[in-house]
Amino acid sequence: MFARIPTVLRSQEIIDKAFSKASKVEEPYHPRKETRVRKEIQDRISSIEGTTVFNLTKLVKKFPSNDTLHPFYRNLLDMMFDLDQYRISLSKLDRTADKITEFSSQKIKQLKYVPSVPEMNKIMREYYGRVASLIGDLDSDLSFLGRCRDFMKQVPQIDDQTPTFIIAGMPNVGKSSLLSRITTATPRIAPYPFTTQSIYIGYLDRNGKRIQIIDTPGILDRPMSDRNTMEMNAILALRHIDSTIIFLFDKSRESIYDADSQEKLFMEIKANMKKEMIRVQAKLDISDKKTEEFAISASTGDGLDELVDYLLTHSPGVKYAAR
Ligand SMILES: Nc1nc2c(ncn2[C@@H]2O[C@H](COP(=O)(O)OP(=O)(O)O)[C@@H](O)[C@H]2O)c(=O)[nH]1
Ligand SMILES: [Mg+2]
Repeated sequence: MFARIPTVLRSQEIIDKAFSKASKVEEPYHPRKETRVRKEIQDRISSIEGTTVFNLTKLVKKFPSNDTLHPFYRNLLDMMFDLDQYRISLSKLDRTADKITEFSSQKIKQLKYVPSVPEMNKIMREYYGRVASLIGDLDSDLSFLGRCRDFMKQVPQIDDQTPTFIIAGMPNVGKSSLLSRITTATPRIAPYPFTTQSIYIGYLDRNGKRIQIIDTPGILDRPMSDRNTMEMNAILALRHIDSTIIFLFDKSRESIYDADSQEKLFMEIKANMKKEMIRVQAKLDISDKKTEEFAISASTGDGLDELVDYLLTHSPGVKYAAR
């Protein structure tokens, strides 16, 4: 998606690129000077049209349109940049490309009917001036889209075709340990907007089935009342990921948080995320008793098979079409 969009050029860069390419267009010797100049200007106009229209339409094609954006990304984009502006900027690029195409054929046609070289040069100057001003008018849109792209490129790519589980629970309860125990290789790490921490995405493959498990340090591990609005919104954006939450409780002898505060966080996350929750007791090896249906130890491996079997057979559905 956004990762595939190349750096967005600013107006002046597009103009420079187009004009400098056009300046290399030269018509070879021709017995009549007028014919040569006319042909050369026509070719330069075509060259500028080609470069600018290609650049603009490429952007319009590469930026996902409002309705093809996955709700998770749409939500983040709207929160950070405003979706209306996004739509408007993209359609301005599109319209400008059309205007350049139209203006180019108009000028190429005009050239056929002017007899003298000075008149031809006048048409060429008009053309250059108008194209520069059309592209110049896009500068704030290009800069805006460039910022959207730079930001969205940073947002973790969550595979919406793979059933997804998000791990939650107080700090130190064993979330990272669980992820590294049950998912293959090293998880993908991606920064998450508005938080200082990254999120970790791991994959679990078994019997031809694949699930995706996300660990969100700093995100789903603290009471909501500790959050500022931005952080809160970042959390709520996660709601748009079709997923089930694996909530870890640490009831071990070494647990930092008491059972009540863990229950409270559980209820808060349930209320805010509005997702199915799976309760899992962690650190069974150092706990006095088993209190949850699922109880695991990332240290000894106890209970992991049962949990994994359950995840594989109770995966949330995949609703969105392939991107
Ligand atoms: N004894 C024991 N220690 C564990 C277990 N799982 C995690 N830990 C330890 O608990 C601490 C916090 O674990 P971590 O996975 O980083 O927790 P997180 O903050 O929720 O991601 C680390 O020192 C782990 O080694 C477990 O099943 N048994
Ligand atoms: Mg962790």
